[in-house]
Amino acid sequence: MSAISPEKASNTTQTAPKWRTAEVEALFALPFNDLLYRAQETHRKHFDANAVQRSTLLSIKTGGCSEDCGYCSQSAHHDTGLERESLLPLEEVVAAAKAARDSGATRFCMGAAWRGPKKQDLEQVSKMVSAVKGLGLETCVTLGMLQEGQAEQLKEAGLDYYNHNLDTAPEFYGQVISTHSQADRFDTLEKVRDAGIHVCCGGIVGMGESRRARAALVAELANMSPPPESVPINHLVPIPGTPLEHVADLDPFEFVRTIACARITMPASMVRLSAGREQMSDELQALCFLAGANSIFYGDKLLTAENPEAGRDEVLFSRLGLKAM
Ligand code: SAM
Ligand code: DTB
Ligand code: SF4
Repeated sequence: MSAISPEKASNTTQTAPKWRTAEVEALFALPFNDLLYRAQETHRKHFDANAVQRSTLLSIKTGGCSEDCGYCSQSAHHDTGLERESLLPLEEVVAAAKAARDSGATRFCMGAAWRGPKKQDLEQVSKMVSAVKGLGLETCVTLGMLQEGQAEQLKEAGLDYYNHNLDTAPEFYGQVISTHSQADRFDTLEKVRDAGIHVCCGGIVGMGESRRARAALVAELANMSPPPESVPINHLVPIPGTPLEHVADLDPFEFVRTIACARITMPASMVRLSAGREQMSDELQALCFLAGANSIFYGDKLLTAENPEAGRDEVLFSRLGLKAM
């Protein structure tokens, strides 16, 4: 069994966590140029600094989710006006994956608004994973909490990554989500790791959390043993009708700092500049790449929210001399 939660890691091995929150806070507090310099140094040791992976998202089951995540358009607890859709047919998913591949994505991530998948759901999703993998794309799914044996079933279908975020610091979690806990999240992450699937785990910033909470989230991610291979850093997309609709804006440099801290503390992980790009200037996104982000979501939609059109990203890549990974 892998020891994925920091508590379990320290219980079983008695070793100190790799990163204390205060140490990550000290990184956050560096002068901006010094922080970005350190992030670039780290980034260049592990990656081609001018290559960025393009990943396309598809919502395979939309809305009506039993969970009450305060940021989410898909929770049945909030009145967001989102139209619910049942699980998409296989052909529709394959067609979307082909289109994503043809427009230059190398990774395809399928998301479902479930607390967790039922047996029949997982059979369908497994077929989708195998078909998408067969197109030569890297596969990722995010389906909520997994039961015993479900991760193995996904591994068998050819799944490369399972996305399941810690989302925010433990001290802030209860203010945003009440229907499940971070301990539940660790339980699923451990199942994913034990099945030999790569872990994709990150969070959201800009939900009104403190800098200390951002540092605690980064430390928690970096202290997983091993750290997630893939770390999506989402900027809150404020959704009308959710409790976080009117949250105060985050200083954009604070978002860049979060990316830099993730890069420094998880040097070999893919750090993904995820939700929120539609609201960002090209200059802000360039700073995120400089801070060590090396993946974006590509295509005009995230799961339900807007994302920049592919054409805007093509122009941005060309202006920055970035190449696709
Ligand atoms: N239901 C599954 C779950 O919660 O793990 C999978 C889908 S859920 C939409 C995937 C992730 O999207 C969440 O963990 C959260 O980090 C991110 N997310 C959802 N709504 C968001 C929003 N409005 N702004 C930014 N990120 C968001
Ligand atoms: C992740 O961390 N971000 C992606 C992916 N994992 C599934 C999802 C972002 C969702 C943004 C809000 C929406 O589209 O509804
Ligand atoms: Fe459901 Fe995931 Fe949205 Fe939470 S984030 S309400 S679990 S779809």
